[in-house]
Formats: sequence, structure tokens, C-alpha cells
Amino acid sequence: MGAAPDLTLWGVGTSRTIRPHWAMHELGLPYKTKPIGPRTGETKTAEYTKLNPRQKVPLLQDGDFCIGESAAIVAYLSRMYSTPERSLIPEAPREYAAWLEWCFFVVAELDSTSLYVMRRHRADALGPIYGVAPEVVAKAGEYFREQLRHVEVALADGRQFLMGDEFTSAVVKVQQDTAIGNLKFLITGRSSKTTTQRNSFEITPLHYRYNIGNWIGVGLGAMVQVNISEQVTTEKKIYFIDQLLPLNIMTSVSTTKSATRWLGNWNAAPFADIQVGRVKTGPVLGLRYLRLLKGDITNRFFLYAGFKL
Ligand SMILES: N[C@@H](CCC(=O)N[C@@H](CS)C(=O)NCC(=O)O)C(=O)O
Repeated sequence: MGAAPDLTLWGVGTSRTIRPHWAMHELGLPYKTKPIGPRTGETKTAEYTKLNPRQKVPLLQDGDFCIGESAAIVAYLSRMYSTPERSLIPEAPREYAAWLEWCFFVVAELDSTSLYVMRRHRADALGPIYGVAPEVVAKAGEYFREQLRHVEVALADGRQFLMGDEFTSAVVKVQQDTAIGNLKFLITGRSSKTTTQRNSFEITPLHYRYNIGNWIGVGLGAMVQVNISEQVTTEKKIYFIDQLLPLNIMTSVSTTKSATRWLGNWNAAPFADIQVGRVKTGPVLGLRYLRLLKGDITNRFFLYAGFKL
């Protein structure tokens, strides 16, 4: 590929616009975002209508080329910008055909004829605009569940992704579902955060200081740290949506704490610092840099205040 592509993606905040944003990130593409939303009037301006007469988001501009329809944008990005390291489209003709089948199935059966019909006609979604129709919503829901069997059967052999072990853009359009009780949800994301709570004492067996005049002092030394106790907390979050109300994102949080480790660990660091103030006798402010010998974060700075007697 030659020069970096000039990509601009119009539209944010809806399940259709998430598709091309996600594909851009999977492909590691730099791009500009025009954060316009549906039903805000922003899709109806003269500037936007010239680019997209359908007055819908998303829309991709690639230089002087424009393409709409979320699935077509994802397919275009996959075809144009996949690399051997980051590929979202299969090469072999039959696998490519299976990929196409999934893409059309998701857009036509899962999205247009069921999920979006439910959204359009639910009283608590777009019903007030397009007409509230509970019976249509119920029937579209039933149809969606029936259609989902195709996904369930495909994933029943334990494969990781729809297309087997390869992550392709077919998965950008549908994700594996999960069930809680009798209800089914789509998982839209996961995150994990680890925090370590540590009580330790530190001793400085070696410390050399040199004062440059009355106001500045520099120091070199070594610090030894012994952990009294250490406990690791992991918080895992799953983000999921109710298939009947795709924009309502819910979270489930699970927190696990490790057993407390007593006197289990030690660390040491050479350090250098600088002090300013009355460095011979009186108040000083210091900045110390420590290079820890072990651990994930080995560079540490701290600011301190002291009084020289
Ligand atoms: N089939 C199209 C549907 C796009 C679509 O309907 N977008 C809606 C928002 S989800 C929209 O832009 N509506 C225009 C408006 O309400 O202003 C796609 O997948 O891109």
C-alpha cells in the first residue's frame, strides 16, 4: 500500500455505526470521525445529503470515494485494507462465499427483518416515530430467535469464531450470545482491571548526599523494601445487551480477591534525588527517582518534604 489512506467515517452511537468503527480498529486504520447521530437533523443537512442522499449513517469517505451501508463499508474496508497480519476477509473462494453468506444473513435476517423491526415498533424505542406495534415486535422477536439457531448450530462444534478459528468481519456483524436464566443476551465487550494493595516498609541502608551551596542538594543511595502484606483484586466486567433493546447496554461485574500474602516479597532500588530549600538546616523539598529491581513498574518518582536538623 502506498500513502496512508484518507478515511473519514460519519456517524456514531448506533449499532450500525459501531460496525465500521470496530472494523477500522481491527485493521489498525487511522481515520477521522464526524460524530453525527440519527434523528438529530445532522443527516439532513445540505452538506451531508450531497455525500449521502439516503440521509443515513454510517457513511465512509475514502479520499474522493464515498460508500454507505454499514455492512458494505465493513466489506470494503476488509477487502481494501486487510494485510497478512490483520486480515478480515478469507482468500479461498469457498471460504469467501461462506463469509458472504454470513454477512448477508446477519444484515438481512438478524438486523433488517427482526432486530430493527423490533426497535422501530417498540413503544420504548422508535415506536413513537414509526408507529407502536406490540404484535409486530413479538413476531419479529420470535423470528429473530428462530434465525439465531443458524448461529447456534454453527458455533456448536466449539469453533471460536463464525468462520472457524479465523476472526473475520463476519463476527463484526454478529457476536456469540449468552444466556442468563431463560433470557438471551449478546455480549458486546469485556474488560478487566487488577489492583494490588501492598503494605510495606522501606529502609535506606546506603545514602550519600552532597550540597551545592546552601539551597540545592543531590543524593545517591539504595532502598530496600520488604512487603508486610499484599493482596491482588481483579475486577472483570462484561458488557451485554438485551437483544430486544440493543441500545440498552448493561454490565455484570465480578470481583475476586487473592488470599493475603504475608511477608512474601521484597524489592530493592538504587535511587538518585535532588533537594531544594535550606539543605544544610531547615525545610527542603525533594524529588527522588527509584529504579526498582523487580515488578511490573520499575521506574518510580516521588516528591517529598523534609526538615534538616
Ligand atoms: N442499512 C443501513 C441502515 C442505516 C440506518 O438506518 N441508519 C439510521 C440510524 S440506525 C439513520 O441514519 N437514520 C437517519 C436519521 O434518523 O437521521 C446500514 O446498515 O447502514
